[in-house]
Amino acid sequence: MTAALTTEVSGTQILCTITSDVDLSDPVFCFSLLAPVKVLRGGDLIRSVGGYGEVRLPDILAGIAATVTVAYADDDFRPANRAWLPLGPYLRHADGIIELPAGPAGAKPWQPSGPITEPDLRLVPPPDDWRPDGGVTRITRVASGDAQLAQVDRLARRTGFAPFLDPDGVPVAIRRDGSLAGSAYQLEIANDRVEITAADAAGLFYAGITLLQLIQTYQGDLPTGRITDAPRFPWRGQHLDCARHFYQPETLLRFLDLMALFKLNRFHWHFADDEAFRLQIDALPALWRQTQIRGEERAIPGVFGGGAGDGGSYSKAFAGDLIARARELHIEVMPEIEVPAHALALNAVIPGLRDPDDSGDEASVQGYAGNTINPAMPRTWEVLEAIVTEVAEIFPFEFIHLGCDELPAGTWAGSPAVTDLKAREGLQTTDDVQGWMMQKLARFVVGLGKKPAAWEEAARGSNGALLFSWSGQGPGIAAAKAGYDVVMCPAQHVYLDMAQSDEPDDWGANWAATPALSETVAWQPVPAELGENADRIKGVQGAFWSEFTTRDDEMNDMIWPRVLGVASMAWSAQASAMDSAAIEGLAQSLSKAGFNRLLLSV
Ligand code: TNX
Repeated sequence: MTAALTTEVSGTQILCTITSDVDLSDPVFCFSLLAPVKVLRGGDLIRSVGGYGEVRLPDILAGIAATVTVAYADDDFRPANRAWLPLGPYLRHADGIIELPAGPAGAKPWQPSGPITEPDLRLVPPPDDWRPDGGVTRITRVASGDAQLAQVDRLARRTGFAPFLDPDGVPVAIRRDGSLAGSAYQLEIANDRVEITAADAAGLFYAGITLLQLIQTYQGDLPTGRITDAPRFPWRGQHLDCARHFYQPETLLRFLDLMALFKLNRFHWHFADDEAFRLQIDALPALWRQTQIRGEERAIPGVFGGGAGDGGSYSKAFAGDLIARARELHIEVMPEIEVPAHALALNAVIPGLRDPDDSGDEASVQGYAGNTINPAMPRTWEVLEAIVTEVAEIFPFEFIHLGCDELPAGTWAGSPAVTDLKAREGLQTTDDVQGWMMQKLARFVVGLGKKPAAWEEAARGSNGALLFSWSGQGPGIAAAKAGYDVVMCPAQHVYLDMAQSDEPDDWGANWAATPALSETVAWQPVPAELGENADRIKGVQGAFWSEFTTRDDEMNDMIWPRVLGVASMAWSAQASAMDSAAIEGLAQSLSKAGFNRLLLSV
């Protein structure tokens, strides 16, 4: 018994043609778009949850095509590319479920889009200073007993590059120099000899990473000379949304390896959102057990490619393994708990987090009703404190991210309990209430010996959090001037879930931009207008949101090669000056050396 779906786009309309090799009675076409659906012809919308829709169709006869025309409910949205077509489609019918194999998913592999220049040095991120002396030396492996170089060797073996260490390799002399900054290093490549100077373990590790990359990109014939290098920012992050799509634990370990190869050092682990809460919390077993699989008859239906049933959750044991691996790679893992919005999954399985008398009907950007929790409910605080306490025990890193993005306008305006809270606490607006809530939660985090972090919207209150400027750089600039520390992650440049072009055959979101590789370096992390607040900018971070990821390996061609831009901006002050031919030249030399395959399973 098989069924098939084909789609054709005409303007805003998506014509879906469904065929089956058997008769199907009472068929319901279930699928997700990126935002709420409407039906124009051929069926009736009987259920809608965010972008997920169920459309009742007339009975289907074997071999006879059924057609239904759908569109985005919001007329401003039109299918921009293949990612905007039905995700996770299946048919429910009188006798069960049939999956409808979806069209080809994922972006096309990257190709240089214009002229490329051969870089001064085939190394990403580019170093502070490179003084070639004109020579070339043969190095394929090095000999060293150093523990940091041993970590680089493990990384090289795991990622499928040749072994890095070998007792018969070129000897590495290591010098410690306490006058160098943390993470800084010097690397001298001479005939038959390598010398590394660093003040700390991170500096030695990064020198080893540089050497490993050069061995690969020059295929063993390295230019001789001296590299002097140090990171521009202490925060060099990459985020991954593991809530909208469950990535296999093995994939996350590979993700850390990829980060380390480009000297990124903060993994922002987004495991909770509207669609799932994927971390084991012992105090709340229903939370991760009942939201981990979404789809048919689950707490959350097949939103965003969930199909009839897909997902998983991360155990504490795995979180421990991830943190341990990250530590070897000089990466810290920052967990994110998403409140007060993006909390549909919490509400789906934990009663008492909303005011039962709330008359509001506000919906989130993704089209969800009821995706916020209410700070005037006592149960809200019991649950949040339980989650934060366990998260603080699991993660050694000092920062806990509390979310705080995209609260729907008018949230709590219809809640009598919040009206009382406002009167008690002297609060006027929805923003004031969110500000009060984030301040209280931030204090709880500080009480556990941790520091709060949050998305840019948390600047509308007073909480001392490290803020992530995502909708652009303006909110980060304003927050820095108001005394917040800021990490820049402007969607227009470093949201790697954005499509890379406007082509209909591409794949990805487009609400911020469609940044090609060159755009990932065409910006200034520390804009001049910051003036004396420049040192509030602690770093740069890329994000990868997973609304339309249906299989782990689909992220590969979204992330590659644009992660090179993220890493370059985070490490190197010279990156903003790179032109398109220069960054494309670097991407080309790394792709040729096999770095483009890093995230694909071996
Ligand atoms: C905005 S960025 C969101 C996410 C979406 C993303 C898609 C941010 C803090 N919130 O919930 O996944 O856009 O690009």
